Amino acid sequence: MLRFLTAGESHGPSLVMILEGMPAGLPIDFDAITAQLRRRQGGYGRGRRMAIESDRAQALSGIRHGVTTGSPIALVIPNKDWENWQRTMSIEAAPPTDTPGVDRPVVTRPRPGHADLAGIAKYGHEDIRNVLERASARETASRVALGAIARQLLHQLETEIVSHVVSIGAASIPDALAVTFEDVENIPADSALHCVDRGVEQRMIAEIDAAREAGDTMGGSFEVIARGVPVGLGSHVQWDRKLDGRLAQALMSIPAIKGVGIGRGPAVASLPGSRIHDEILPATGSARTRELPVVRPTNNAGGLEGGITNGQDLRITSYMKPIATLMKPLRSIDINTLELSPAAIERSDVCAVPAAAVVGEAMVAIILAEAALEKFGGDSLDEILANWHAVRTRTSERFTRA
Ligand code: EPS
Repeated sequence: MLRFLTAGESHGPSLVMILEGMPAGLPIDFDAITAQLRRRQGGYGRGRRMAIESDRAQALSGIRHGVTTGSPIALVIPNKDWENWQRTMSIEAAPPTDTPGVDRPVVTRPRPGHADLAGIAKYGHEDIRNVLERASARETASRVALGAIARQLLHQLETEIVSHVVSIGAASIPDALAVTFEDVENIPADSALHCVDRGVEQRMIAEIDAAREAGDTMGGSFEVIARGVPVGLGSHVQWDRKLDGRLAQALMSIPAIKGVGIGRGPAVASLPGSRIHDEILPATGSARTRELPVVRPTNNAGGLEGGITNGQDLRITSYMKPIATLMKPLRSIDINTLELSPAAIERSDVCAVPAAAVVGEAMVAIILAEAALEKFGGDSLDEILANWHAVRTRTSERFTRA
């Protein structure tokens, strides 16, 4: 069983996370974790906070001499901005008098679309900051760090994960499913929005610029693609073992994600079966779907049939709403006076879709790693690899021509 918890406020001392269930014997590449954290901080449309932070995860346990021990892995990512927030976010009742920083006033005007109003109603707070600090998407840095470890396990199983931005506002690539894993791999590292089409990317940038100028924000969508996913992860036999449901939950848990589509996504509802289902053809030459001697001319199912991976690329699109902090605020109330009042303005991003895509990859990595551990279970990497090889051999033999 793979599980994780995160803790930490956006402007508290640090983000904290524990990952349990990683097998022993997995070499950990810390530079790869830092590289993923850096990717999450990038993308056109990010706010000033990202210029302050240079996220780096420190391991406190579970890794020895660069290799996992099988014990829980604990990581921290210090918040550099804590320097400036020590008074406002003091953990003690009153910070020592020489503590630097300012005492910020309480936040009383909830932002439509944020956790502010529902959060104070639920927890009985007077200061919306008690909600927004934890609801902030800063927490997603923790998921990216843990996802970077999950990816390292998946890499051992020859599974790799990428993502690309499909749309920002009205600017969209025409057919995300036509984009190949290689197309995404070939996006230049300095790409502003990590979109496969330079022309569409320019229109996306224009959407973000227009939103910024109007004091507004903009959402969009991104697709995560996993290649080399073993056949047989997840199961059709019970509702909570279906991998499509587990992936959807994981992606929907990312702040601001309001919809998830697998493969062709919502379009399946408007096309006949003959145009949606992916035919199963005999393999020709070296073309085959992982261990299975078949070719699938299309992948509208996004690599999942019956909640089980079928050896095709896993393809999942997530739909993100615009960020809730508007520089030209929407109408709201003051929770003390109950009078009409513009919503609070917190420093924020105009668009964070490219960052959310990196978080989406991390969540997919964690769910696939968990499902792979279920299927090839073992306490050490060697055991898992031996089980994986045995299952592959057995599956290939099962499909040998009579
Ligand atoms: C974020 C850090 C936050 C926000 C953003 C995501 O930092 P700050 O509040 O200091 O600017 O930029 O959070 C939100 C968009 C939100 O709505 O809370 C990060 O690290 O990704």
